Amino acid sequence: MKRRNFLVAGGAAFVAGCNRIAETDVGQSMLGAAEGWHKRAHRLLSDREALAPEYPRSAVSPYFRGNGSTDPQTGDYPRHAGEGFANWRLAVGGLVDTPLSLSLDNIRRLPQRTQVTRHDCVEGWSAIGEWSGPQLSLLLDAAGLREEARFIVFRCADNLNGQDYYESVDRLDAYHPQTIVAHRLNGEPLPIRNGAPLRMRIERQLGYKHAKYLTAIEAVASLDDIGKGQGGYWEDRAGYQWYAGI
Ligand SMILES: Nc1nc2c(c(=O)[nH]1)N[C@H]1C(S)=C(S)[C@@H](COP(=O)(O)O)O[C@H]1N2
Ligand SMILES: [Mo]
Repeated sequence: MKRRNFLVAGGAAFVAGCNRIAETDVGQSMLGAAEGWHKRAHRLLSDREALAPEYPRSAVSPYFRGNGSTDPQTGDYPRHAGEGFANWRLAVGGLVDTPLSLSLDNIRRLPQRTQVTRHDCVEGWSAIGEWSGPQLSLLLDAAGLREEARFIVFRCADNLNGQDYYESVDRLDAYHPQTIVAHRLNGEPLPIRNGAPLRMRIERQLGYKHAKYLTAIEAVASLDDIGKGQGGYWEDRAGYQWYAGI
């Protein structure tokens, strides 16, 4: 990834400069502090890249409850549901070279990842489910994500309390191997309750980041002009953390 190359290259130049500074006492203590900083930065980065725990299929919860919207009645959603989602499209756009409009068939034909993970909701419940779908990175690479794109926004079909649900992540989470566009739960097409026909899985973060009823993926340079500017429905509405790491 570009970001990692940048950090490694920056680190090498930094260390070369420090070898000269280290010859003085002041330089020694500066170097000590900088080394500590460097280690912490490295640890933070590798924490972000670590995988969320995965469980055996036998650990799957008998019932994966729904939360927030569980049966959207706004816009085109009821019509799509009535058609069995045969005409659903997922747009991939914004700061990309080639905007895409994907059918569910397109998505099912991509290489798939299946993962059994635990979902944690801030409201105090958890459930384990088996999710399948292509990695988001495949879609972003197919569309040609541009350098200036810093965030990926997920648009949803449901409208809750007068606001369209949406969410967003940075490039690191967008390219995380467990970040998938899921279309199956426990070996079946997603139930409406859990986000049919497509929902995000952002496994290193809390439940509200996992956008359901996904209609579009949009690459942007800033979140300021999206929704009320805080990066997500709950972030805008109730001040939830934008980065909800677990
Ligand atoms: N579009 C949309 N996505 C959403 C929500 C929602 O209301 N609408 N609720 C969020 C919250 S708070 C949680 S905990 C999970 C719940 O996923 P589930 O319904 O599959 O349990 O979806 C998240 N994604
Ligand atoms: Mo949640």
